[in-house]
Amino acid sequence: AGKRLRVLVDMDGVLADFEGGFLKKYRARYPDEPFITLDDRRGFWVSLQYGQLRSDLSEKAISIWESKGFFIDLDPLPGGVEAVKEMARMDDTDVFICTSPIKHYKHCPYEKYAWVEKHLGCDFLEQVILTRDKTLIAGDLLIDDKPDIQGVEPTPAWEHILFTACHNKHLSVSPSQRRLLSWSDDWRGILDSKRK
Ligand code: DGP
Repeated sequence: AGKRLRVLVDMDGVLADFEGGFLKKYRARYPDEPFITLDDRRGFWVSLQYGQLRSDLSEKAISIWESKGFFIDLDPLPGGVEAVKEMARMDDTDVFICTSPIKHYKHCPYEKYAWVEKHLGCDFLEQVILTRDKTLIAGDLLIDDKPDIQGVEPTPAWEHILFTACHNKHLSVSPSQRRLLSWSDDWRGILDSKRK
């Protein structure tokens, strides 16, 4: 007994289906251009892999997530909203949504708040942290689909739990790196392992 547990949960690729939303809108806008199926996705940066497919496709990919309506229209990933709500109801547990907005700020930050309000309720807006540097944010756990989370703080307070996504599922990560395969996986056990 004692200390409260602080859990940081990423948004894109963990709570919101960025990859699925991207592919659907990319194919609708560029029906005659080649695309990468979710099964063939490799690497965190979508624009990088599209640029490797054909150099002009990088900017076409970027145009999708810079468009109005992209972030608010993302579907929730299965079980994520329910898991975060359950975490927030647990004793001695604080949950924050920790997400990096894109630098094209016209729509993204607004729509991220709107998404949280829509799917988690307006009380949850208190829990939103927008930052481009997650190493600065202190927490016990960071559940995030990005394999390498870096910033100015060399020794972040959190343990990074890699949330499995289409782009990272083939990655062999270090034995010390724990994964959450989906929200059906044992996230409660991971939280309990950090309680003191
Ligand atoms: P986060 O998941 O919080 O680390 O935020 C990363 C954001 O970057 C998220 O909205 C997904 C987005 N993203 C994915 N691929 C690319 C890319 O190739 N370029 C840029 N600028 N953003 C990308």
